[in-house]
Formats: sequence, C-alpha cells, structure tokens
Amino acid sequence: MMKGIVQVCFCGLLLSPAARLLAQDTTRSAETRNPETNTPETPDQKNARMDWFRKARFGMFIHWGVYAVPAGRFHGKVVKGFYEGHTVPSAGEWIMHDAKISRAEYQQFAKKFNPTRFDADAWVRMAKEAGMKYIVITSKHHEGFAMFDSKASDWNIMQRTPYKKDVIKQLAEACRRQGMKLGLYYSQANDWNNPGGAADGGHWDSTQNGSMDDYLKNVAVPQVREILENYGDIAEIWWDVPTDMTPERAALFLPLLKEHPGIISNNRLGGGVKGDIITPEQYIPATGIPGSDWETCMTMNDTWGYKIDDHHWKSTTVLIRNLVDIASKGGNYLLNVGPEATGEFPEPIIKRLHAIGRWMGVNSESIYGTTANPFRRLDWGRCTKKINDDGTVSLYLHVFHWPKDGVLRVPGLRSDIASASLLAKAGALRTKRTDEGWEVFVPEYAQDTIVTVIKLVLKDSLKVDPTVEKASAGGSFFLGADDAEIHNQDATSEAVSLEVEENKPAHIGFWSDPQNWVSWNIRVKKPGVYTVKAIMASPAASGKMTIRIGDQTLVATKQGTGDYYHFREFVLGKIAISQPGVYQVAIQPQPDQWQPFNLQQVSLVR
Ligand code: FHN
Repeated sequence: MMKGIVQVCFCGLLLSPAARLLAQDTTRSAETRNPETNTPETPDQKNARMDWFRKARFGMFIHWGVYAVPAGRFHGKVVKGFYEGHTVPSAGEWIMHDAKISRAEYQQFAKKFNPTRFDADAWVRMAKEAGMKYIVITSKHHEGFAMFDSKASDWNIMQRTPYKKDVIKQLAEACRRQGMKLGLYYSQANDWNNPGGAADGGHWDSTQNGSMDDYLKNVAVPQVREILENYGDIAEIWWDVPTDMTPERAALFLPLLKEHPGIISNNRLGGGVKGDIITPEQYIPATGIPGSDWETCMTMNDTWGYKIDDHHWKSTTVLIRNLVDIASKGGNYLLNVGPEATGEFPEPIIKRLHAIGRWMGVNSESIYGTTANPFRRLDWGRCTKKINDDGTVSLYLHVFHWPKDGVLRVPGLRSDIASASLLAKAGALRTKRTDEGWEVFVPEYAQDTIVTVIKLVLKDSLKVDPTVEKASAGGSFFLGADDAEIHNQDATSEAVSLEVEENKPAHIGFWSDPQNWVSWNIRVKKPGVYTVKAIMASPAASGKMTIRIGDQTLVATKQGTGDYYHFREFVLGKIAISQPGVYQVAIQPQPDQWQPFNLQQVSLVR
C-alpha cells in the first residue's frame, strides 16, 4: 500500500509491525545542526542538546482546543472527513474544516469552552505516573485558536471564552513544579480563523480570505515569539502541516529559533527546513530511522482532538508493545490524549495511562536511556540496549511471546553473559552458550503477558553475528517481507517499511522513493541455477527493478495486479550461483523507471 494518508501529508495508518530489524544505534549521529535553522554546532553540542530527548523515549501529546466543545458532532450529526474521494472518519480537531463551518458559527463554540475542571498539576502527574518524560501540547491548532494569552490575535482563550485563563501558562508552571519537559505544538500555516491563514483545499468562508504573508507577519510569527518567550524553557517546538510554506516564509521563524538555541524543533516547518527530529505519524518505521532522531506520534483511538463518538481505543497491550517496539528501534513514542472541554481526560485514556504506568513501574529501566536493538531476528519480541555507568552493556529482552519450552533463544549473541534476570522478579536465570548464540532458561509462565523483560548484563563488549537465511530442505529460499533488511537512504523522504495490517499479508510498502532498497542474506550450500520469483501487488504495470545476488544481476519489469493489495506471484528470471557461501539478495528499483509496489516475498527456487 502507499501510505494511507488521511487529510494531510503526514498521516498514516496505525501499524504494529512484528519487525525483525537490523537494529542500529541511531541516536548518536555526528551531524551538525542545520545552519539554516540555527547556529552551527559541533557533534558534541548537538548530542548535549538532544540528550534529554534521546533518554526520554516516551512523551504525552495533548490536542486540546475549541474543537473539544463540538467533540466531533455538528448540528447533531457525526462529522465525516474526505480523503481522495472517500469518506473517512473526521478527526475531532478537523471539524471546522470537514463540516465547512463558517468562522462566525465556529467562533460560537468558544463561548462554551469553560474547562473549570482543568487541573494542570493533575495532567502532569498522570503523564508522569504513566512514565512519560515530556509533554507536547497544542498551543494553537489549525482552528487558529490560541490556548494562551496572545496580543497578536483576539481569537484566544483569554478574550473569547468564559474561562479567561491561560492554560499554557498553567501547564508550564505545573511542568516546572514537577520536573516535566514541555514542548509546544504550533500550526504555523494552517489557520482557519485568522484571515489569510492557509487551509488544505482552500477556504470555504470568504471571511477567511486574506494575505498569507500578512497572516504570518502579524499573527503566526508574533505568536511563536509569545509562546517561546512567555512560558519559561520550552523543550520542543512542534510545527505542523506546512501548507504553502515556501523557504522565504519558513525563514521568518528561524530568527526566533536562533534566540532559543537549546530548543528541539521537529521537521514540519516546511520550506526545506529539516529540523532536529523526524516525525512518523500513526506508524512505526520498520527499521527505525537510522542516523536520525525520530518520534512517532500516535492517537490512542482514531482522533487527536476529543470526539465523543470515537470509541475505537487501542488496547493497553498494543500501546505498551508500541512503546517497546519504538524504543527497540531507537525512537520516541509521543502518545496522544484528547481532553474534553471540561478539562478532564476521558476515562478510557486514564485507564490506559494507569496500565502503562504499572508496566513502566517495573520495566522503565529497559526503556529510558536505551538505544536500538542490536539483533536482526528475534522471533519472540524486541530488545533494547544500554551502556551502564561502569562501561558494561545491558541487553533488555522484551518478550512478547513467552517460550513454551522454557528456553528463550538469543541467536547471534557472541559476548559472554555476566548475569541474566527478570526485571519483575529477583533471582538469577540460568544461561547456556550454543552454536547459535545463547539460551536463557526462563520460568514456565511469563510474569507479564503483555511484555516480560529479561535483563542480560554482558561481561565484555557486545558482539553480534549477522543472521542469515537458511535454505529449505530442497535447497530453495523463501524470503519474507518481515525478514527483509530495509535500506532507507534519505531520512527526509518517505521511508519504505514493513506493513502488518489486519487481514493482509505482511508486506514491504511505502516504496515511493527509488533510492530505497531491501535485502536478505542467504547461506547457499548447494550452488546451481535458481528461478527468482516475487509475490507482489501494484496498480501500475510499469517500473523496473534490479535483483542482485552476489555479483549476478537480473533486471525485471514489474507487472500490475490491479491494486496494492491484490498479491500475485511473478517469475522474474533465473540466476546462477556457482559457489557455496553467504550472499546478499538485494532488490533495488531502477530510479528512472520506478513505480511503487508492495512486496510480500521473494523466492529463489532450485
Ligand atoms: O492535521 C494534523 C492533525 O490534526 C494532528 O495534529 C496531527 C498530529 O501529528 N498532525 C496533523 C496531520 O499530520
């Protein structure tokens, strides 16, 4: 499938890939800061600036605004959104756009925004107890409403609501009191109430019209100055949806960043500004984003802003495993809550935060300050890694599927193990070295059926063997999407990733950038001629790819199957392998003749 975009460019579908990944330590890259956005800095300075973010791994996203009043309904009806000619559920915060509500009518909702039950300290406490290390809140979303005291526009919480209190100020103070980092989301381009602000698909009310340059100069830039100057230290600035943001328009915001050199900014300002972190939305990149700092933001149900009719909650198991999956790939999880207009978190959110908090209470050392999984193939779950103060290495084995035979196998681990233990229960676990790696002898039942964590402390440095695929009894190889190593070349373009969706075979998707390629390592014992086949799906019949095995190459033309989910097997050609040994099988698009497709399996049939 190509990315399942809903409404705007950054959205995707929720995926929970059971990825076997080539893990890398992605977080200590030696890049210097983009000089466009801020003063240049040395790698050490950059590492120091990113340090808290890299250690945190888990944050709370809060989408809160006037849209919490209609809560997804307009004139008694549940509002729908539209994407590529299809009706999709509208996100709560998009109600004004999706129901094409006039400014005059929408602004009436502000009169009902009176969150008397808002308790900033309680919100921060809930985040803290869930194990979150930072909060990012919408200071202004696309509705253009400033949740803070603004001199740049009177469409703000002080002037338009009966509440008349600055919630950003209250939250900033509570965060400071409780040692929580605070980031602010600001919709710099999309603004449906301040005239001149952008709107995807254009304005629907003539009173929205105006000059975008005037809007940026008189509203957006002054408001960003306000949020960066009036609330103490802001850890992260979260731009969103760069509609019509040219380099010149983006440049208007850059002097403000220069005045706050410690701030971390995301990659959504637009105008070619890269920012510090990449922000996958509603999905977890299958192999993480090697060499970059990244943060997956995700909803708990299907909306960011509160919607009374959205009951499609992810289970605690999914949420905890997502956190683990993301940490095991070197990223952060920014998990969203959409509070009600009263100032309260919906009950299902509170319940889930508590459950995550209980798990973190036992296992958080396997999340905070860890880096990515060093193994490629772990059938039972995920792994994170930490360098301890004394220089030794800890591996945290996050077991999703408890072994039935009481033995957890860690293939490819070549270091000596100093100790093995459960985080949930004191006592040493017995271990045994094997030809494949190590075996850890575990109790009959998992301590926690969601994720049980086993900690291995190594005696020496970390040594890991690359895993290779073995042939079937007949000498053929069947290389599945979930065993592929994915090579994403450009961190700013759409990343190829493993897609695991209900009722669909696991496949490699989002392959729109022809620079990206995939591979498997195979151990060939029986040389000979192999027929190369692939199971794939794509609407387009054109597009070429190269299949490389050792120094042999084969160029194949892709066939269309009607759509991205109609998978069929195609014969791509034959390749001769003359010597036994380990070979890389690589599938590489031909850049000038590329059309995306989904790939389920490649086989080499002898
Ligand atoms: O349009 C917004 C959406 O409402 C929400 O704020 C998400 C969060 O990342 N960002 C945009 C879509 O990419």
